[in-house]
Amino acid sequence: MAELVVYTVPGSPFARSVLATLEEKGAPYRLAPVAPGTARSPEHLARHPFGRVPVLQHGDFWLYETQAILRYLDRVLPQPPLTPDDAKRAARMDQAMNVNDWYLFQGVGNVITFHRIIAPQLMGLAPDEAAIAQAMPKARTVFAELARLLGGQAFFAGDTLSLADLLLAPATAFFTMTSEWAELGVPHSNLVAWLERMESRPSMTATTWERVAAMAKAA
Ligand SMILES: N[C@@H](CCC(=O)N[C@@H](CS)C(=O)NCC(=O)O)C(=O)O
Repeated sequence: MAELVVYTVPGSPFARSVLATLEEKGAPYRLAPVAPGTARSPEHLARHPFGRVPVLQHGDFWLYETQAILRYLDRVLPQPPLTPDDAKRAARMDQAMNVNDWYLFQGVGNVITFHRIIAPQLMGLAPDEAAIAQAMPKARTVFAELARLLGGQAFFAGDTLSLADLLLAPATAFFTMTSEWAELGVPHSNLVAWLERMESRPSMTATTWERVAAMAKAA
């Protein structure tokens, strides 16, 4: 099997989903660091024309878009399977993954976590409180819906881990670093318990921001 290489900046929740999936599969991989602020450099745009991370390189096969990468990894590394066989469970997995990309990230994560964490910590900017306040109604809907979809199950697609958990856990964990989590997440005890279960998995402890930063430094 050709080497699996993940291009990313440390701290990216989408990239953490890819890294955690590789960890769940027990697959060796190499982290290729993208320096913060260089995602729109000609060098990175040649890998990802929209200037984002992560990007996967598998031999001469290059792939961007996290969902595509996760599904590809689940096909080329079939054990343990991370997509349910059952059609309804698989549909719930797909649904939760799309909630992540369309509603949790767009207009919620890319506003609240950006202004609370990335802008102040990495760019030295004050948080845009008006933008955060404007994102809160949609954020409340998103976390309430995630809690409803999860219900009393251990994982989003039922009683076994799936790609949905590996996509959603890094994005949700990012929110716990914001003061808004107290209102958005904490009231949903099932979501909090699920996140605790996810964060205690070796795949998640191996891919924290600090651990990925250390991998990037050593690369
Ligand atoms: N739809 C993309 C989203 C990837 C994405 O937005 N990644 C963020 C980091 S978590 C990024 O690259 N941000 C850099 C930027 O917007 O300049 C995917 O699923 O991979």
